[in-house]
Amino acid sequence: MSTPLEKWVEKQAELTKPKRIYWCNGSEKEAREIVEIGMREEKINAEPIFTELNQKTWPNAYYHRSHPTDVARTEQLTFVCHPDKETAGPNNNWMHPDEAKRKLIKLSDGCMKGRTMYVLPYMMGHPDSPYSKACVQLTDVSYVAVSMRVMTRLGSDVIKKIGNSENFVKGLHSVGDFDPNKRFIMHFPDESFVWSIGSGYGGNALLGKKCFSLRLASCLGLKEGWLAEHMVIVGIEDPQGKITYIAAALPSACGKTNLAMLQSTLPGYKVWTIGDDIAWMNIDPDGRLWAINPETGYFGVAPGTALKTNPNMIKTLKAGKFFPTLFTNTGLDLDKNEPWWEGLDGDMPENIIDWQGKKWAPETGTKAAHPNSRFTVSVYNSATLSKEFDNPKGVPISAIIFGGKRTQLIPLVVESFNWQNGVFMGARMGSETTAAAIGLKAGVRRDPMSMLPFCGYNMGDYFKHWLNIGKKLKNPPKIFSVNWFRCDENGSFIWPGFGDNIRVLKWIIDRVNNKVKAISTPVGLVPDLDDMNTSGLNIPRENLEKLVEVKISDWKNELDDTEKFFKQFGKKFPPELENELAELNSDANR
Ligand code: SAT
Ligand code: MN
Repeated sequence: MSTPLEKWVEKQAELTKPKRIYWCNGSEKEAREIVEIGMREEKINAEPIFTELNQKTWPNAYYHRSHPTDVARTEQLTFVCHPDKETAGPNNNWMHPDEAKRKLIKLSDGCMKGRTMYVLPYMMGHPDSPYSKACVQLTDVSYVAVSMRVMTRLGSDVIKKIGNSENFVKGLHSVGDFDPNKRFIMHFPDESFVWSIGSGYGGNALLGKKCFSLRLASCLGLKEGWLAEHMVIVGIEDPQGKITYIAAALPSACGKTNLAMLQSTLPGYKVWTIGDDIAWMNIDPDGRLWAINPETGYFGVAPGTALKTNPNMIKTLKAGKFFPTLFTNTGLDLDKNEPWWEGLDGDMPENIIDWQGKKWAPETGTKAAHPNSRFTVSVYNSATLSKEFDNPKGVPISAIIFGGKRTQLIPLVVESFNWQNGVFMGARMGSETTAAAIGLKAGVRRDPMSMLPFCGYNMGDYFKHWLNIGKKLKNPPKIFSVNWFRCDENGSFIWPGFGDNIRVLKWIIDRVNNKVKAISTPVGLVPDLDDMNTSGLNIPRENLEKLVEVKISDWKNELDDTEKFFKQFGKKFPPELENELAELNSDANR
């Protein structure tokens, strides 16, 4: 008798028609075998899936180039298929599940012909955690198969765990023929199912990541009373050895991965990494919020990663303990057979090819590494990994941070007055998109809690859910906003950022532990500069003051823009947050 899992795999194989089915056990030996297959047999654009990199300088590292039309997540081709549009909300592309399936069945018929179907049983979260979920993804490309070994807890134990149950998260992935016109990433929350075709890239293809752990999981969280968030989790150790755990949401290009492994410039302070992208947060019986990182790997942007910006990540990438480490769409130093990207330390190599394999030099006027080129590396390779990483219960969260890149207006750090005010802070978050290339004034993209592309249901309901979670917490974390990017009148960043961000984190944990007072403004509580450790910073006092300045009369445009954004959620938008906005508006117009 076959199990529901075996039956499901059979059924998908009937449709996609692979030449063989390869059940993965998750071992290192197997991963080496699959990388070999990717080097010798499988091809994209007539090129092998992997090439081996210099094993002396980058142990266990391999290089991968994706199809040139397939270098990032494609939000316009991503759909959430609830039975009705209202549940998906204005923040999602929506298609009726029946229509979506008709489309996908047509596109998937025979899509794995001549290819191998890898069956990947994996856990999101520690297998002993009450919060973890058993999942199975099918894919027809070796790159995805070994990436999932790095990013998740992959192994045959999961098959035993699923046993005869129908209750596992399903993912069906095929690269198809990479045609962007036949590319879809479709989510079926009612069936815990993701169906993705036409893309081999990151969040489109590693279905345990954004597709399951955020879009589907956010729907589960709404139903079951927990939060699936796009957040870093870190422990901050003070000179006395006390560790305070925080979770932080930052949109892309705001230094999220750097924060996850921050190298402190304050003596005696250390940052321990739990996660760099996703947090699942549950309320324990004592009314505290606990977080786990469901992943086991980092899928980070390569350009800009260097000893100066993120020394711990460079060390992690060179560690080579857990097999393999992958580089996708970076440039390549042909003399040394090493990955290369803009911002990497050392002299510029003489003999570089770019991410499309073309001869490259600075005069070419392009970038050698695609700006969204990535590394994939196991958390177990990182020296900053928290000793609580594998704790099935996770870590207790004392502070939640919302951030964004704002050159004006938003202070370096603000503490909310209370949970509701903090939810309002997260909901009105925005980040500046760089439009410098086309000479336009940079614009602000609203991105509540950094979840706009990842909330699998109506964001009006999401805000309500956040408010409800607050009501259930006896001991709620304090909520803060941060902004490392405020500029002076010459347009230069005032705050040095990177390792010096520990100074802001120190103030945050001092507030959590009731060690310092704060100054009240209409938008929240800001530091008294005497309570912030700024020694050795070489920033004039008046500039430091500018960092925490709030002139509410300057906020009118900001509040108008926020109101416009909120309005799209109509009746779903919680009145509590409308009141918060009305209060700020009346302050601004006083
Ligand atoms: O491609 S991923 O979604 O995994 C990374 C990202 O775009 O944030
Ligand atoms: Mn992310």
